[in-house]
Amino acid sequence: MNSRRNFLKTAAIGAAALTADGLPAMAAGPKKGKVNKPIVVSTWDFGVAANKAAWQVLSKGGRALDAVEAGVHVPESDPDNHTVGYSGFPDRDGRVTLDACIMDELGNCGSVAALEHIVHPISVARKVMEKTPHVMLVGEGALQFALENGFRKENLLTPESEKAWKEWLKKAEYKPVINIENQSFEGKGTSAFNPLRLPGNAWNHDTIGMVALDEAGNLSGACTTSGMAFKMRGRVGDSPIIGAGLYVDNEVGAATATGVGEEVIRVVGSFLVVELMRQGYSPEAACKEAVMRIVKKKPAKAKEIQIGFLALNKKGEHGAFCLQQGFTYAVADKSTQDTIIKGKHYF
Ligand code: SD4
Repeated sequence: MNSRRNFLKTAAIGAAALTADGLPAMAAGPKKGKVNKPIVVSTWDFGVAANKAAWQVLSKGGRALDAVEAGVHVPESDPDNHTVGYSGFPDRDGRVTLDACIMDELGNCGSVAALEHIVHPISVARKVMEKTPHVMLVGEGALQFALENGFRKENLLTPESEKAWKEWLKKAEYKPVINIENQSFEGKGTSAFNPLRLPGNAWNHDTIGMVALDEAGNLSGACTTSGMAFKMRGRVGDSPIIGAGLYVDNEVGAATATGVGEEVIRVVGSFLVVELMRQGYSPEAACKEAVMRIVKKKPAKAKEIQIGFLALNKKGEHGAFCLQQGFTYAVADKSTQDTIIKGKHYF
């Protein structure tokens, strides 16, 4: 017990040193000493609508786990959102394949990757968590499990997404070695499939990562996506990978990621953010440090891609940091239902 107290004290000193480095002395959120709960934060502007659904659960004293599942259902079934769930942009073979994961306050987690035909992959991920001895199911096996558990098989490719895919196909170059998402960055592809500038102003329509702290003081998180548009068949990003796209530690905080998943996986981004918060970093400082790891590892690539981290700590303080301008996150708590915060950016 004593050594634990000492560790926390040391961690707090570490955090104070950090603030001298140009980072805010206080994390966004409540005043010192107060726990701001319940609260939900989620990635991008579309997080506002998702947070509202989550708030329905949180405001009634519900569990953060139920809140994040209900919250991300909103973009998952939104036909105008081409990067999550139904109507997500397909892979380069024209198949919509979804990745999602969920994690609760007890360290339980579930995940699905490359799942087809199911509108709400997050709920399949939750079923994996609750009904199987496993953490992750993929592809055909994930679909089989979903159907066995009462999920309906549906066509997720809408005419609009199909049109965008066919447009992309006109100039697509098949390059199995190079991640196809990067071709446009390297000037070899068409702007139509640049994941940062997809048709329909998709800049603000990306993976949803949501983390929440409930009235009981427990944290949970969810992350769900159709992945990078026109990806190679079988490609899985960070979003369904516990520790990369999402991580929750009920002692410390929770974090989630959006952007080019390959780079998030390389630094085990969300786990890193949570571990930094354990050492005393504010949510924003932790997100910044994780972004800096990516910059240090791949400085040239980092200039060309977007990655954003979003974090919430046990006190209900939140913060984010990203590579490029343009990343936003949405906050709902007792004082606000629709705040959108611009993530600070490195470049
Ligand atoms: C992925 N991180 O599949 C997800 C998708 C995303 O901007 O956030 N794209 O890599």
